[in-house]
Amino acid sequence: MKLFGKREIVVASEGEQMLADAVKRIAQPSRRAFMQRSVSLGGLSLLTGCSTGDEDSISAALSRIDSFNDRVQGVLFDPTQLAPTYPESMITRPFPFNAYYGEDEVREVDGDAWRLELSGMVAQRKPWTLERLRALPQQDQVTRHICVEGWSAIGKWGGVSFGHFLRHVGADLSAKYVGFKCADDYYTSIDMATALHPQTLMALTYDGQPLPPRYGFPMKLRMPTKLGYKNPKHIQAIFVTNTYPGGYWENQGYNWFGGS
Ligand SMILES: Nc1nc2c(c(=O)[nH]1)N[C@H]1C(S)=C(S)[C@@H](COP(=O)(O)O)O[C@H]1N2
Ligand SMILES: [Mo]
Repeated sequence: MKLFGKREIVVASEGEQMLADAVKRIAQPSRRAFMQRSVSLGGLSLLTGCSTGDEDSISAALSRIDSFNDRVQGVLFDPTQLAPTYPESMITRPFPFNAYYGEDEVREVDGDAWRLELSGMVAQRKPWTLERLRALPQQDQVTRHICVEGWSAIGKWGGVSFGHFLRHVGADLSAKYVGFKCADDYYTSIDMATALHPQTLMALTYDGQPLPPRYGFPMKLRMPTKLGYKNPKHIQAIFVTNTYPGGYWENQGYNWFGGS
């Protein structure tokens, strides 16, 4: 027997383990709370129509719920609604570091040799130098970064509006996805509506200084409308596509839309 929220749900121990594993796959805290409150193994089988004796079918059903959830979040996303901004006095110091490895393994990218590669549904694919990115109009934001691991912090990022950049290079704005490949082999992807959101920034600076290596030098994508894992650091390549590109954490069960 196990306590899920305030309700007691009795499940066989093997089933309980399976359910616990399945629920773990749902990373978004609000949805996880919902699933834990409302789902028992029996309920899950009613909801999904699959036999609960089969872990794969539970996983598949949860994936279907997860991709349904992506579509709902996509529809609910308001491209004009701005995330909160904060006074500089509220910046979290020191700002936390996070990656799928420790801080002693941070990638050192050579800014002079670095070229931002563009591919997919983009008219002008000439690679970008850091110098050329710095010559585009720059803007600042003081916003809150929220990580699913249970912390959040306010920081200040500066750089180029991603919507401005995408229009500048002739990206097909009717495409579904924008994907990112990073110098540390991390990868992620976002929906076009979020790519074009006015606060989505190709960040070149942190707190008024060139982005330090730990925060993603030479360039990261900063989106106050998305959870931390959707904000790729050390970006090496950007591609525009209609084929679902997934992501490093997303492919391990974190929700793809990842709104915050
Ligand atoms: N290239 C790359 N980008 C990444 C990650 C990573 O491991 N590699 N981790 C993500 C996660 S989970 C978080 S919370 C933020 C942390 O960013 P910060 O170090 O600026 O706090 O980066 C995101 N982007
Ligand atoms: Mo994170």
